[in-house]
Amino acid sequence: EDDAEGEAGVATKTRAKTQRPPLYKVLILNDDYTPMEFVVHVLERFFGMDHGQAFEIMLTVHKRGLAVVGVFSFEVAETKVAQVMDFSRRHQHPLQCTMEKE
Ligand code: TYC
Repeated sequence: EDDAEGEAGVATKTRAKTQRPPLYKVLILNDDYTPMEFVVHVLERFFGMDHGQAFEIMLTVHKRGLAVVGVFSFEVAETKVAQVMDFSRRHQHPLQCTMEKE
């Protein structure tokens, strides 16, 4: 906060804009090989969705190519992406998960 004196002696205040940390969208991408049930399981396990929500988002990805599955701080988004990529690789599915600054 900063006080200044205007021409006619009028006090004005300039406030620094509140700084918020940037947020990152986590996206799941469609592919032709990952089983639908596996994607549903990933959404339940790593994004806390119930079965209905997870199924709905999975179908959106299947039909449209991708979907945002959550918005997080950089550190949390990075962890989610790493968890999904690692889990998919261990199960030998090509499912891709990426992040993008909002
Ligand atoms: N397209 C896949 C199939 O037909 C299903 C799928 C959905 C794969 C969402 C990835 O992110 C995905 N088996």
